[in-house]
Amino acid sequence: MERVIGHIDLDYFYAQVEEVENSSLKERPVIVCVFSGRTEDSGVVSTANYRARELGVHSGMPIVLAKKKLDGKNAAVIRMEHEKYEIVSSRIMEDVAQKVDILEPTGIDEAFFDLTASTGGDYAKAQTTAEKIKESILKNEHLTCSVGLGRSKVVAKLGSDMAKPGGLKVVTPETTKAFLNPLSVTKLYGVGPKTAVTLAELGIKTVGDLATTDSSALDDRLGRKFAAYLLAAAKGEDDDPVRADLEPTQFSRIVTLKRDTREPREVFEQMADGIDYVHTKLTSSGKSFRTVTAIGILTDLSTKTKSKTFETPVNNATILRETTLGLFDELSTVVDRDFRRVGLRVSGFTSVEDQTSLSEFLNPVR
Ligand code: DCP
Ligand code: CA
Ligand code: CA
Repeated sequence: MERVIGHIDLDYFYAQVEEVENSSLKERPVIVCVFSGRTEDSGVVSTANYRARELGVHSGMPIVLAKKKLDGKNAAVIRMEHEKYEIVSSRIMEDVAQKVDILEPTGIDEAFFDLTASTGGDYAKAQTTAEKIKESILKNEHLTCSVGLGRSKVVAKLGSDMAKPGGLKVVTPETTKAFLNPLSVTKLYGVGPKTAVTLAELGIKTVGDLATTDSSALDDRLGRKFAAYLLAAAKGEDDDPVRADLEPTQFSRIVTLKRDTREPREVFEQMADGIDYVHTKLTSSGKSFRTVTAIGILTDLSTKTKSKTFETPVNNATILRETTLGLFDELSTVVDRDFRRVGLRVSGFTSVEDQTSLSEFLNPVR
């Protein structure tokens, strides 16, 4: 049976999240920036919306240069809030995971997925699933994404790249060759500037050129393993499987409050189910955590967080509750408005053996 692999990538992710939060931004060039703090504008652009990209701004560009390009264009310069994008990302990943056979997140805004078993290799069925995933993300998060479907990871990823922004590219097994052959080899995952030069020296410019090259010609220049991968990729035959993320690095839960408040007790009470959920996830996966993070999304939709890290790993519902309450107590004193949504995250996992007992926690040895 033919494999059905998908790749999903959210469009101009951080900037799009900012647009969702403040729809007036959609009309303007937007850059999301990491300020290093050395001087007022030192730092780089994390990403830009398409209006800003049309004016020549891109990820990694110094903020100073981006501002020059956007001068007089009514651009919005926004400070990156990683936490905020993480929260949106986790919600989307959870949603997509329910709609596919296997999900392998590969970054904050992208993942591979496998639909072979559920579709029986039928690409029309897979297309319907991909459309449902896109609709669901649009409906729930108001975000657009790009999706590629194909017989291998390389083909799926090339498909989502080509579908940007907002599209769906289905490359069936029958159309794989015609899809791949005209592409530049530089589009293939793993082909950087150096490899591209080597390939060019061998007269290889397109993926089609590569696919018809004798492997012995590549082995010497690129090493046998890499050459074998490149040849397989060029034919759409790279066979790396989609691997489920078996080792979660965090569990989190966010809830919307019944009414906006910053009163720690009230917040805590409404978080009780969320805390139980997180604790159940910990117990069932045999994980202990070192870090607890309280997350508050305020009425202006900005995100504030507070974390506590233990020296030794813990896995205990009482500790989790006490710590969460303490963190919201602290958080409520530093915010200037009420919370609309609140959440918690546990991270810094180890397996359950070497955890701190409750008594050690309550009577710490200093
Ligand atoms: N990112 C970053 N610094 C970079 C590249 C990316 O901080 N040099 C962050 C911001 C992006 C996010 O990672 O929003 C996802 O990266 P992508 O490469 O997928 O780029 P975008 O999602 O921004 O744009 P595209 O629509 O081209 O996917
Ligand atoms: Ca993206
Ligand atoms: Ca990406």
